[in-house]
Amino acid sequence: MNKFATVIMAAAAATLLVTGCSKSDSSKIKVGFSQVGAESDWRKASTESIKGEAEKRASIELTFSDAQQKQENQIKAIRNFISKGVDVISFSPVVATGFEDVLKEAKEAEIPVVLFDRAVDVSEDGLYVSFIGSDFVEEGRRAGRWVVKNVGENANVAELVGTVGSAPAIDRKKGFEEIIANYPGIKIIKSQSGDFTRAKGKEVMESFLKSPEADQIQVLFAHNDDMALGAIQAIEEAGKKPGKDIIIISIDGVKTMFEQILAGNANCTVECNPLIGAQLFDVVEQIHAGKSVPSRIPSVEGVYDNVGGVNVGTDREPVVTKKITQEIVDSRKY
Ligand code: GZL
Repeated sequence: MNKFATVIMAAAAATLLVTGCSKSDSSKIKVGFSQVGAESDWRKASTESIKGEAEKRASIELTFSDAQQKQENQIKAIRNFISKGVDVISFSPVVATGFEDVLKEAKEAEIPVVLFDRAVDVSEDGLYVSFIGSDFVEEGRRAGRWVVKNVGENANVAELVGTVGSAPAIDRKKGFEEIIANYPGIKIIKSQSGDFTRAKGKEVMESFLKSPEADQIQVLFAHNDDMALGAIQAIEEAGKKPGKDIIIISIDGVKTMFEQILAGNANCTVECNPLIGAQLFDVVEQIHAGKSVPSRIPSVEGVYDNVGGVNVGTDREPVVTKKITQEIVDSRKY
């Protein structure tokens, strides 16, 4: 090959490497995934599970998009996936409404959609083929039952709400309130969104602790561990003992929260499993093979605390809390 041709070939190869637009391999299943963001340890574990599982599977070609907790970025990413002609679209919707139009566009393009982690409210059937994720209402119920059994039937509760309009925030609140509705002595006296982040959770807890109701707060119910971790800092800086002066219960089950409970700074975390990447790509492969898939694939989760042996499920379906030990902390995968 003459020198000129060699130079052109090298330049072309370099362009492909730099732009990353290597020709996609038609033998692979092209999956477009739009992630909420990187707002919490739970979310980072979720992303690692998705990317790690895609890496392991020769059958999958993943295009991953981080929406930075903005719905408009998710809608844009989904439209890009449609125009790219991916085989399957999956996403964790940052909020539960406002996706109907773009899901109809995916349906018109005959691209199946799998909801991951969070569900959406849509009025039309057939806009997604399956929803893989946790039962957030039951997570809220488990937190409510734990408060009744471990704090009692009289408690003033401060609530750190997740991202406004998101399925986990709506449903965890719903489940918690469903349980405490049976106990008029348990009252939510402060409630505000901390947007699932540690920084905002700390900021809102600081405002709670400066409010007239500050000294009445006996329990903190946080919709995720990251907001609870921020609140622990705020409680300590206010000169109070987290886990003792204010009992703390949250949801996710991230390792850092396990460490705080073991250290006596918090009391209970309701597990919400982010490690569902394998379930996602199992469904993707089944869809691609033309097989039917369940419309709902629930995650399997437990509840961990500093007590142990507390049934936070029902008599018919008990869910018994596991007391956190160093061994359990060391075994956590996220
Ligand atoms: C729950 C997930 C929530 C986590 C938060 O499945 O959607 O989003 O509880 C995360 O930590 O921000």
